[in-house]
Amino acid sequence: MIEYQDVAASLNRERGDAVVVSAMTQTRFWKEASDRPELDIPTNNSMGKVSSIALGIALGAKDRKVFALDGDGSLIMNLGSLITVGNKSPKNFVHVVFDNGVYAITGGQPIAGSGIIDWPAIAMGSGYKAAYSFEDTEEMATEMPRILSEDGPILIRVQVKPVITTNLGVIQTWESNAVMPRQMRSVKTELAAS
Ligand SMILES: Cc1ncc(C[n+]2csc(CCOP(=O)(O)OP(=O)(O)O)c2C)c(N)n1
Repeated sequence: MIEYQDVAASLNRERGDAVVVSAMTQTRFWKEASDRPELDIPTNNSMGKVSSIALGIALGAKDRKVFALDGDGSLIMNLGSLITVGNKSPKNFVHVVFDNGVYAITGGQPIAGSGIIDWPAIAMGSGYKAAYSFEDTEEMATEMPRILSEDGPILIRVQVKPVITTNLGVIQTWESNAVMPRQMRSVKTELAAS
C-alpha cells in the first residue's frame, strides 16, 4: 500500500502548471505537497464532483493539464462521469483515484465493492485512453513521469493506506464553504492571464 504523502509528492513533482481539483483526504495531503496553491481547487464536501469540475476546466483550458484527485467512495457516487470524460476525451485530463477501501473522513465505513472494483477496466470501458494501477510506492514514483506525459484521458488508481479521521469530515462553516469559489476565481484569473 502507498502513503498519501508519496502520491502527492509524485504528482507535485510532475505537475508543472496543471490545475488540481481535489476532494476529501486527498485535499488534506495535497495541501501539504502543492507548490502552486493558486492553481488548486479543493471541493470540500461536494462528494463525487471532482471529475466533473476537472472536466469542465480541461475542456475550457485545453493547453493546460488538469488533475482530478478523486476518492473511491466519491467516484462510486458519480460513476457516470467516467463516461462523460471518455466521450469528450480531453487529452489534458488526468484522473487519480485514491483507493483506500473506506469512507475515511466519515469514520472508515467499508466501501461496497472494495477489492472487487477494477478501476482501470471501468476507465478503459468508458473510453479513457489509458489506465494504470499501483500498489507499490517505488513503482508508482518511477512510472509517474512517463504516464503524466501521455495524452489523456488517463486514469491512475493508487491503492493507498487509509487515514481514518472524523475531524476532517463534514466541515460546513461560512469560511470552509468560501474556499472552493475563492479558488475557482483564483484559477480563472491564472488561466485568463496565461
Ligand atoms: C452527496 C454526499 N453524501 C454523503 C456525504 C458525506 N460524506 C462526506 S465524505 C464521505 C466519504 C468520502 O469517501 P471517499 O471519497 O472514499 O474519500 P475518503 O473519505 O476515503 O478520503 C461521505 C460519505 C457528502 N459529503 N455528500
